[in-house]
Amino acid sequence: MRILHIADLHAGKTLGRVSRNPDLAYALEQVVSFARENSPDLVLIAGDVFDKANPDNESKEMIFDLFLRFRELRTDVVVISGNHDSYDFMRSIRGLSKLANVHIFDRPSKENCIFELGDLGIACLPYPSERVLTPAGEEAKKTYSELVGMFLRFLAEKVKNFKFKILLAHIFIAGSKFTRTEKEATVTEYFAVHPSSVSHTFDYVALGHVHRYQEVKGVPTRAFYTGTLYQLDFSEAGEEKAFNFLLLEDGSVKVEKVPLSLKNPLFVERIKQSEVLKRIGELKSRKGYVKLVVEVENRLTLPDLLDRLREEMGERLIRIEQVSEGEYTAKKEEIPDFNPLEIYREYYRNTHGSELPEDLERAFVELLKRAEGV
Ligand SMILES: [Mn+2]
Repeated sequence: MRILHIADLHAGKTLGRVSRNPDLAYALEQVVSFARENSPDLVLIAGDVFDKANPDNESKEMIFDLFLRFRELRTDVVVISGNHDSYDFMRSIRGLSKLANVHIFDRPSKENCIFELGDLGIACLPYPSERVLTPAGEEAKKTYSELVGMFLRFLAEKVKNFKFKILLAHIFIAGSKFTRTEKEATVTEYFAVHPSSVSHTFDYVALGHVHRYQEVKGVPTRAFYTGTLYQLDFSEAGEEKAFNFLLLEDGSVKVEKVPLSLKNPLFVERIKQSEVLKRIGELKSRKGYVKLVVEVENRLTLPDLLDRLREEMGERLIRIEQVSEGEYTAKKEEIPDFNPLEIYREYYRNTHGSELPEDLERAFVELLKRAEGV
């Protein structure tokens, strides 16, 4: 049996004012032509189909077109919601999508969690938000990762009689390397699921959520994050992107990593103010989007220089960061590590002289998610 595993499409993502949908379309074109040549029996999409809970029309059209193209290839598609997807929106397109042989699992559910294809059972775990994992009774004392662990054991039990078993899940597994574009609050320790919660009985674990391609260590079977299909943000600058093609045979699973080429690679350049004009030609000749870190030497001439830069480079210059010499290292530490939960923990430690209690942490994370509109 041949299976494609992709994840984290983030249709509708913007960088500054620039839409990344052309980057996604470029990547999906490669995925579809690979599918045309290799005729997979099944495509797995491991969550974060859309970047926003209320996707714009262009992004919806792109995704529906993708579904229809797989339909033309007579390939079944299984989709789970990620933390960026709205459960309700995904449910609203579930019925129509089924007509194209696209099977959407919109939220974690013990009643509706298995997709069957002949000998193969796919156990599906859409992003388990705290809202849907509400513990009751005895389970009230359990942590988030314990509750997810219980769900994972339930799923393993559900598919135990299938010859082939796959877990399709949008979760953060402890120890995986993330890129900081996943939504900070959902990749902290509190949300980390212990790798041993995943049953060894699965032949393969198709994961979404973490944006860097990787095989996850510590899981007692083969588990992969295939990551985003293009560099989503500057924290992913320089990263290679890929998806997986699996061959499931009696007693063995072969995993092929299929590299993707990028329409607009992202790069970050740090340049001294006095060097900017000399390098403008070189910057313009590069393909992709740039974040420029300018080491400021003269504040008076800076505004003119920045105007000139923006004019010459147009929309390919996404961001300009100004730093004075020596300042950058400190700032660099501070900005990417901005993590509200960490800050709240520190605030609590400073004002109360003890660690943040678990129930407060849970309430804080829940509020944070509401504020972010997850
Ligand atoms: Mn994602």
